[in-house]
Amino acid sequence: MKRRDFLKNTAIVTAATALVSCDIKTEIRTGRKLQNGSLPIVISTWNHGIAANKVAMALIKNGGRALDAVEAGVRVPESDPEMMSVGYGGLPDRDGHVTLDACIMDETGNCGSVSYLEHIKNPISVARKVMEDTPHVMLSGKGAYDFAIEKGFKKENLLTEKAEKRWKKWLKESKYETIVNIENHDTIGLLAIDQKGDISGACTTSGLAWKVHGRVGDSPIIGAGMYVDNEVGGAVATGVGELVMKTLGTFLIVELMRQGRNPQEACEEAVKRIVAKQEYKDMQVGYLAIDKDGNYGAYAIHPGFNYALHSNGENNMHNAESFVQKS
Ligand code: SD4
Repeated sequence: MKRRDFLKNTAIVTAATALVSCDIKTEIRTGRKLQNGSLPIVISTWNHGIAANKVAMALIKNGGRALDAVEAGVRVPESDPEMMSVGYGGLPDRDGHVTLDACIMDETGNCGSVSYLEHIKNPISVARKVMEDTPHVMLSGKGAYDFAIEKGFKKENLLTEKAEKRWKKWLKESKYETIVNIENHDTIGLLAIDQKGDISGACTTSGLAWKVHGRVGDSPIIGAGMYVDNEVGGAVATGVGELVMKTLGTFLIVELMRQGRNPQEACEEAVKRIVAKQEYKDMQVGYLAIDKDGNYGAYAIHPGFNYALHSNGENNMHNAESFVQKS
């Protein structure tokens, strides 16, 4: 064999061995294989994700930017009075106020958020205005409301008859308790990668029903409810925000992916961080993540977390695996 051919053959064998050992490393780490999606991709939390994904993907297929897609997508459940944990029609706090949290982040690392916002149907669009029209990241409460009015948003009553009835029924016992996948199942977190390969994310909620007036959850906190980094990927969270805030879950997931974990492994590690130190018996948290190549992951503390994935021309619901196994 000529020296040149020998070198060529050796190089091929070395490269193949490297690939195999790389796969084995992944297997050994957690036993998790990559879940491949194809680009462009849209992924979002819970059943209402299907309608939101559809709107977001239509925009992307038309050549739109991921940022526009995530905003348009989450506006769907925000505007829907039947969705009782997002925007208009959301369940109120224990004093009967509907207070909204939302955040948005683009491919350049810009972000905006609003928390404890009242009377405005689409908080995600106010968050985008905070990002684009102010030097700040977050506006809260009355200041966020005044800013929204200044920007032309309409004051509206967000407490629907149906939500008010539920609140009045709850008032009879006034018992605050978290119930896995019941009280807290409607926050929408949505991630998208557009045709240019750019990623953006959005997260919006009316928060936990019957919360103490003034309580703000993880959803408007960049790095807790949602985080994206165009070099790596993105993550969103749903569930009891206090657990997510204590571990900065979505920032953690993106950083783990930067260090080489795949999205599934990163979501599982973020859940492990919660259960290692926090009481989680009656509390759900679910994470979704995607990386820049369209690989995705989903994991929750308890069974019951599902998500909508729009990839490969299909938009379907999937059940996430969980730390606690079905009994
Ligand atoms: C919160 N994380 O306010 C939100 C609630 C939620 O699905 O995600 N519900 O804590």
